[in-house]
Amino acid sequence: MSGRILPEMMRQHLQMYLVLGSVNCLAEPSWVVQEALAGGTTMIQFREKGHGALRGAPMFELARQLQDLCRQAGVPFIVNDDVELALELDADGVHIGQDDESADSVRERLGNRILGVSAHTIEEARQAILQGADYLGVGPIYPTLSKDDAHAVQGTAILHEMRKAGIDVPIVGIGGITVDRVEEVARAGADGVAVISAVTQTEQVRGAVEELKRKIVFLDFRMGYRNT
Ligand code: TZP
Ligand code: MG
Repeated sequence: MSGRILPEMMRQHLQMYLVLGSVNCLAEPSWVVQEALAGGTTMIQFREKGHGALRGAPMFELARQLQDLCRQAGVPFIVNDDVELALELDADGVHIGQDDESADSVRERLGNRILGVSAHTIEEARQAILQGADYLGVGPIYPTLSKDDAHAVQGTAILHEMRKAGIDVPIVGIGGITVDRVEEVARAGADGVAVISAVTQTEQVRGAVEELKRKIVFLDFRMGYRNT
């Protein structure tokens, strides 16, 4: 790879971003990922967290298995928080929160790999961009049951505010997003949606991904915030 990912490419990867770990899945995580890829998911984040999460060798094996599936499909595989794991796997990138290692130090270790940073305020967003984020994860937009330590619900107002403040980097909305909420998130300025339960807590994984993605592609996110 020569240089950092271009924003337009990043926006496309963010359209239908599946975040998951073994704890989230009703079915086998590898089956969920295969079905999600078949449905057209545009990026996957391995987030092995919460009660009952795998550690050590089983965690590593699962990560590698999911990464292989993503590679075969040509879809970027992102690791949540764990820079060592990402480097060991030669993953496509890392997503970090505000409580993790600082974005500039992660950027230094990652080279040109994708770096995503969670931002809850305009200040955090600006800081993340200065420190080398390729995209921002913004939320929780709606109430979520998938993250124990989630911040307060922000609504779509935060997306409008960030765009109004001139923050033009690729942004994905996260937290409680379902197919019925995609339009609101898109119109508020997100380039895509990141979901856990909408895809992992159904038996129709492929159908759920197809439906979310169809909506996103149809809405053309960037038009959304330019027109509001
Ligand atoms: N960060 C903010 S909300 C959230 C994360 C990881 C959980 C999103 O899960 P769901 O099930 O799509 O609400
Ligand atoms: Mg984190």
